[in-house]
Amino acid sequence: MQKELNVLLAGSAWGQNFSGVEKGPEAVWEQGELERKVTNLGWNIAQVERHQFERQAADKPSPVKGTINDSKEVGQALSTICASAGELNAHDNFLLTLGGDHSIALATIAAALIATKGELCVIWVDAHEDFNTPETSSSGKCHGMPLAALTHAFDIRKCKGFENFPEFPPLKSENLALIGTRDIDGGVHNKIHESKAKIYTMAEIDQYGIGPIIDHAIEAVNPGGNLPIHLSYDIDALDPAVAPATGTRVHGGLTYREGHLIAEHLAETGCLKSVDLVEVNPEMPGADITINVATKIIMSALGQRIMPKWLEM
Ligand SMILES: [Mn+2]
Repeated sequence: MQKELNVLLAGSAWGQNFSGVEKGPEAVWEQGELERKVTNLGWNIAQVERHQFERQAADKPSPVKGTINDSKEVGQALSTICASAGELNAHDNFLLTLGGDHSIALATIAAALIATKGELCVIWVDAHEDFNTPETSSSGKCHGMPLAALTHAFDIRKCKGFENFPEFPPLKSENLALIGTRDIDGGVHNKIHESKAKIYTMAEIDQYGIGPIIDHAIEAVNPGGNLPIHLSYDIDALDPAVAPATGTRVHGGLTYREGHLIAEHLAETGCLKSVDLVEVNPEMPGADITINVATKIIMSALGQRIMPKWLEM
């Protein structure tokens, strides 16, 4: 049976301060030749939806405590992306979303939570926790807030610009695992540590190895193996030597192979239903190698292996 794929190109940069990341989706899709590659892998591309939100390079907001920078613009962009993800989810196909900055995951995961009535697991691969609220954030950047909004640590629908953002059931923290974390906002009272979310930092990955960590994460968030899994993959989880063209680089990240094994193991669960790949900025140095590794991680998440498992042959 042919597998059906919907693709959402979510070109928004309003969740952070650099221009260029809004061009990430087109760059990864076109330069990565994903249409040809995923078709060769046995997928039928049912629909491709494109959303492009422009911003000026000089446009640098000054944060105001308790608010989201460019709240109106980011709210409108995410409401549009969420509505689009909702329509694409309705087709029951696998949904691949290319960002854009990581705030777009607030839109895709809210749509998935609506579609699954809150019965959803999320694996968040990222150098950062992305669990700030407008109150705890010192920068005001929305791309550091999606997990706090999704778990209802604050009400995103009360923020300016989000008037049309749909109501959605909360992401339950016991269904959430973070992998690759290494840059945690210091001095901020961070509710994620009080929640049931599993946080696998780079220290645990060094200690135990990425294979056991990803298997532990899958078992922890989806013990019955019966819930759909959404993978939200921030390219900054990878070490800057592997993926340099991204806005918030942090040393000591995942290696090339560690980054792939996460996607490969998730694909093997059969529960993976949607993937975001975000924060590729094609205007930054090292764009070509970053687009290349992003493309390959997407292919791994869609089931590509180095070699078919011999047991299945
Ligand atoms: Mn992120």
